[in-house]
Amino acid sequence: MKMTFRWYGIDDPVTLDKIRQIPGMTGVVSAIYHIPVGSVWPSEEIRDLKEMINKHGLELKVIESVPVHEDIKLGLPTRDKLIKNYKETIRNLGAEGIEVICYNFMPVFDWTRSKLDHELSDGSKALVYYKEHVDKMNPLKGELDLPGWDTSYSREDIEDLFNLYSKITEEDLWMNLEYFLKEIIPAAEESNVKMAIHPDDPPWSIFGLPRIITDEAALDRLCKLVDSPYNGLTLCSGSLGVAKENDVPALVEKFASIGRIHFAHLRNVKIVGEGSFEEASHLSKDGSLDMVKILKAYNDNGFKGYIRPDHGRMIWGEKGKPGYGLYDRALGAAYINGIWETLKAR
Ligand code: DNO
Repeated sequence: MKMTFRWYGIDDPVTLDKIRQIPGMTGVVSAIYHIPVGSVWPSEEIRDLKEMINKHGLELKVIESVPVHEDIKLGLPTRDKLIKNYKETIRNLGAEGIEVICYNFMPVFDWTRSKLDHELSDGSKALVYYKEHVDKMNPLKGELDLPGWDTSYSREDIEDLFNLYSKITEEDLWMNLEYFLKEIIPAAEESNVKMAIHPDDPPWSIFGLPRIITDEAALDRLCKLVDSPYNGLTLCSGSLGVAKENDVPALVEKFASIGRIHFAHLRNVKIVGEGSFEEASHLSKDGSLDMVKILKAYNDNGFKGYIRPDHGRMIWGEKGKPGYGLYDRALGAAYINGIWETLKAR
């Protein structure tokens, strides 16, 4: 496996110089953030980003993410032009040596939490999702405070999107995903770029919107939509692991053994009730997931792809992007490295 770290670009308070000093770091995963969703990522900008990262002794091999325009998820007539742009972006990224593109197919919202700075018993602050709070939130009234949430959406935009999605069933969403993949996977194959869908986080419907990448059956179905190694997964332990029925080590075993996991997100989460969870440190005993079992499944199945510590808590007084500070994620990387080294030495 190759250890990486998410980096949000030059405005990220966690600088490349700091990331480079974390033991075992081979590179960062990043994106070009200012390009509107749906537009082509120009080659020069990709090259500039890559060169800046390389100058700091790190690689850029994974993009997280190239977002998918809502019109594609909705299957609107405008999708063909947007898919054409997406393919061009894939080709441009491939030409610059990018190997993996992480993306998701979640309607309107990416990851959703009810609180971003919930204080845990040790004084650290963590992201939490309490079902009873989320059930009371009304995005149509602007009652949302989500990290990673695109604040450029106005209240009217959200209303329009909710109206459009009210006519879209889960099966429709599957059909629209299939249409998208049938178009883009050949471009990914030609460009030698592996597509890696991120599961829905949390893996269930929120605010009445359809969500489909939620469990083993969904991952099976996804892989079959286009039967190519270029149609693969970002296996996010924390996203899938908050649903008790998702056995994360078994999922890793199954999908790593068939070569479909291209990017691994390692995070621990503590299930605190039906449909509620708190993000934890990476340590197994702090959450509901067994990190050794998960990493063993990667190792046993010859995983050679990219991995990153996922969200960290805010510790030692650090201020920054919720989930994406330096310290706890660096501890997570060190912990993963330790487990991996031990597994390799056996
Ligand atoms: C959360 C991330 C996700 C992920 C996207 C991929 O921390 O894992 O936001 O980047 O869902 O498109």
